[in-house]
Amino acid sequence: MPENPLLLLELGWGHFFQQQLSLEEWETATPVRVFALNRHLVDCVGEGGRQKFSLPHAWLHYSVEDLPTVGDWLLIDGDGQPLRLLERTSLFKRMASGNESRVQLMAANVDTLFIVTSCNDEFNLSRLERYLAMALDAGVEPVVVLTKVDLIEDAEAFRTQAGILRPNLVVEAVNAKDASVIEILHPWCRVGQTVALVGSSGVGKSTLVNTLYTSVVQETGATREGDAKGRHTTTSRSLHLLPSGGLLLDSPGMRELQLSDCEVGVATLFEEIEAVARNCRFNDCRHRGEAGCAVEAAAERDEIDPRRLANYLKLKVEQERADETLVEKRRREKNLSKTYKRVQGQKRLDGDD
Ligand SMILES: Nc1nc2c(ncn2[C@@H]2O[C@H](COP(=O)(O)OP(=O)(O)O)[C@@H](O)[C@H]2O)c(=O)[nH]1
Ligand SMILES: [Mg+2]
Ligand SMILES: [Zn+2]
Repeated sequence: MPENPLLLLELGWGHFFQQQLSLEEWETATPVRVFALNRHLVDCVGEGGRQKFSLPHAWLHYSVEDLPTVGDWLLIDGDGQPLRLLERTSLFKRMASGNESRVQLMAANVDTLFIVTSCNDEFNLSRLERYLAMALDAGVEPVVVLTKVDLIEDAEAFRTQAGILRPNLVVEAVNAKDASVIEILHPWCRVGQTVALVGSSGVGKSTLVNTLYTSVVQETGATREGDAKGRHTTTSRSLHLLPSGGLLLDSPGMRELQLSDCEVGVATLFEEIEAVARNCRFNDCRHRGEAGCAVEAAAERDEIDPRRLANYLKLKVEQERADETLVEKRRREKNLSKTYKRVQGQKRLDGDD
């Protein structure tokens, strides 16, 4: 939490949010940004400093996507009560774990997603594509951060391979332990810019965060075994102010984000395959042995990279599964509400309400 009062611009405010306010709201309401959430307690920061409040009771009936998450902008009234949530520039969500296929919001209004991977066996193009699809789906600019360049002779091969996954994709090769990282990642960590990180365990996310803070605030793989007392570890989703002026959205769940319902992201990332697929004979062609499949024909002519095609098909199947569970859930909810209405109607008839 920032100690000193900040300007709205320093908190990430901009035209996109400002133009959502009516004239009246502009005069009477105050924008605040959600820095942390604890159940229904919302921890916000605005130009007036830090403010905490509980979600109004009426909001508890809102659908999940209409409730605030970390990074969101809220308008509050003169009494510090939340009035409404502002529209987001980007949104990360995932399916909650467990059998309940419930959507869970992870982060809002993130500008850049650092996709962290290292120059070793962990480096995997299909995994990168998975994260890229997520970023594109959320509406966030992806930047690939290749760590551990200091441990290899030449990082160029890794950089080139990652770079062709998407046109104009930025790939930065770094030693996460070295202060040069601050300079290299600065274009995305300027005042008011919000960043988040994803990547597998051990790639150097905590190390990067530590270096960006230029002080040890998180335990890393290297320090975990030793004396970790008194160190800050991220256990909940929260926004943090970086010394560079940027805002880091940190969340353990965010870091190992699973692809869910990212159809648009998958379609955007694999647009060259989607373009070919438009020539398949059948609209719903699954590119697995159907007659007149243009994608398979192109693959046979070596016009599509087999690894990329395999990953595309795999991610598409996952999307379909996620969709099915969502459809299933909506149907269940509908049935439930029908049952509820029937029971209520019956009660009224019985006069025992
Ligand atoms: N040499 C070197 N080691 C690194 C680099 N990045 C991370 N490490 C080490 O890799 C291990 C795992 O890093 P950590 O930040 O805990 O990974 P996380 O699981 O992604 O948070 C630690 O021992 C780090 O010191 C790097 O760029 N160069
Ligand atoms: Mg870590
Ligand atoms: Zn096809």
